[in-house]
Amino acid sequence: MSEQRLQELKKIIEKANYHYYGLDDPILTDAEYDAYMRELLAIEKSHPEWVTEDSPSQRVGGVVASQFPKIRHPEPLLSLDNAFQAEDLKDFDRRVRAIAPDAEYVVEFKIDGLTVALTYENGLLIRGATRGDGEVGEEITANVKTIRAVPLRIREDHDIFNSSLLDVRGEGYMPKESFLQLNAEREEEGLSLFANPRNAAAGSLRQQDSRITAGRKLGYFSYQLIQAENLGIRTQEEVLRVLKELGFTVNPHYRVYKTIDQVIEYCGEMVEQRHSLPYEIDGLVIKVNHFAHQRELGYTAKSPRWAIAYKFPAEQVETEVRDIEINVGRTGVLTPTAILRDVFVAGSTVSRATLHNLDNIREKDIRIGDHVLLHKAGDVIPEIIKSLPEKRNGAEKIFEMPAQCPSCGSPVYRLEGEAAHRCLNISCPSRQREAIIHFVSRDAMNIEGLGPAVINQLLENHLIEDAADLYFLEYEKLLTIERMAHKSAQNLLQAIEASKQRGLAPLIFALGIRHVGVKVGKVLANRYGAMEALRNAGLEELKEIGDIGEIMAKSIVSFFQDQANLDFLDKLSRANVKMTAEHTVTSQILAGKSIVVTGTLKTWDRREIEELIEQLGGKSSSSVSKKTSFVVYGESAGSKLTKARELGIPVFDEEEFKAMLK
Ligand code: 0OW
Repeated sequence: MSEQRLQELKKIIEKANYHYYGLDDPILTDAEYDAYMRELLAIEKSHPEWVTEDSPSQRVGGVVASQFPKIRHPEPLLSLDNAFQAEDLKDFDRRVRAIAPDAEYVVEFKIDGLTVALTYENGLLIRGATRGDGEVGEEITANVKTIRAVPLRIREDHDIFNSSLLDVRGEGYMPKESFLQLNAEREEEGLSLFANPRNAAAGSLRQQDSRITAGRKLGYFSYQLIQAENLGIRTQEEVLRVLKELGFTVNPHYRVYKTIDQVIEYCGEMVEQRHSLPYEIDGLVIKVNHFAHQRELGYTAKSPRWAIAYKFPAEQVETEVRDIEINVGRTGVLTPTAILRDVFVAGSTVSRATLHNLDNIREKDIRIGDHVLLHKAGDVIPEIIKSLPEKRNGAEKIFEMPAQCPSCGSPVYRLEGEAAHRCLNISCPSRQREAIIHFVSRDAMNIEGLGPAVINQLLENHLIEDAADLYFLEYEKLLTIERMAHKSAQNLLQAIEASKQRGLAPLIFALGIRHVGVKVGKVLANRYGAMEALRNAGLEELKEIGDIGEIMAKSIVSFFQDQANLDFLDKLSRANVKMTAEHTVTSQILAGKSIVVTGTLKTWDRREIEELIEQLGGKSSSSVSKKTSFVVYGESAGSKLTKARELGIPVFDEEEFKAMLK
């Protein structure tokens, strides 16, 4: 725990960030990165006086802004004129060449995020701001620091380094994968969904609580250096190269072209290729490369004459609604899905689109047989924009929600104030099946080879009733289902066996407790360390945990009060499915403590409390001595409590001990 070790760790972690984000060439695995980060956080926790502005620990967030101060940009942030087709680009080129006949162009991806302006003083990031109206933006420094692609300190080995103030501009964005995961979590927690990655990025960067921003996995591509000319830089191409040398992430797909025809060809290529990118772009930005030419061309009132944005055509296609199917999810929600005439849109063939709920169907007046306009929300989620009534022939059918659940026949309810229709029968076959599909899914127990088709077969052949039965499957029985050859049966059993070690966080998520998503599963695993402890968590206690509100706390408590769920957990426990957390810093809260328990406790039996102490890093002993850190006592505690008091050893009753585990 030395200051010198802390400096070493800062260099290791920032170098890893630069390689991961600047060069797209990671030099540490996530596990190594996290281990170094934990070590750094532990040193800074015991030596707060050693914490510096540019420490990676400043990235985990924790500042809660009431609202964002306004900040005037040193130079206005410009907007761009738009071009929608080749002819517009030729017009742009004619205007440019009338002033600068031998201009050349830099073509950059137009990242579909939001502009973030960064200010560095003597190499240190001192401010991050949104675009605002171009003149005055909002100061969001704490949130910007959580973006690992934004350097907290510019690389010191660059001669530009000592210039006192540097202003960099770029685009903050949310990768498609993070967008999908965020929406899946929000759906799980009953929150509204973001329409696209840009809105999600904007929402994340304008979060009051920067810890939430930190969890959103945002990226950043820089493209402008305000003081470039004063630093002897002559072209936009050089700006991009210097930004990268300084440690900024620069989008690597930029091109330098001499003619507008080359630019037009590149734009054409990217119309299709963009769908394979891990982030969204809504076009390309074409800039005259030489600053001398940019100066000659100058500006209109709001945008440069030396740059233009080529916008991709909106990907809207027409198709037909062949039918509307109902899927009964594991929480019983009936989700209507439109079965479409196959259509190619935004990089893939689409044959279905969720209709979310009846309100949405009514709002857009979508009928079975309708012609509809379809696009991909956020370039990823097929969504019907509207129906085309003018194309109706009168044969279209109005959709009605069924009165009985299509899977089990139970009555369908629409609860007060809810948009969703539900089947409330917990043994509904469709709910059972969806619960198993969820249990084995990637972010849950992640059992390879157990797709919906195999799960259906296992259910139809009565080899399982619920997910816990998977752990009691026998090889011979597996062979009885069709297309299950010897090898795949063996692989499947191995995958099921391996899933026992996933740990507490994924298991909590796998249980499918309503409103509890991946993130809250991790929070609960960290907080309680073992399923036993979570099972006994009280409502008030749960509500005190960040991220957990009243509804979620009630959902968790009622889950563990349901005997069917407790039986399910027992089955998992008998199968030796691991129910403790991966040891992380917070769950080692009893590290190094030697604890004696005496008397009878209400919450745990002796075996459980000793197991819990072990999991939280402590050691339980049966006799009180000078080495004892403290004693936990319950009803009718005897001589050990007396001896502890005589030796002046701290003693805690059950409630005090629980409070210690917070
Ligand atoms: N979104 C982008 C992007 C880019 C600025 C600087 C001079 C004129 C516009 O990826 N690669 N390059 C620029 O250059 N701007 C971009 O985004 C801007 C922010 C606001 C309007 C454009 O989206």
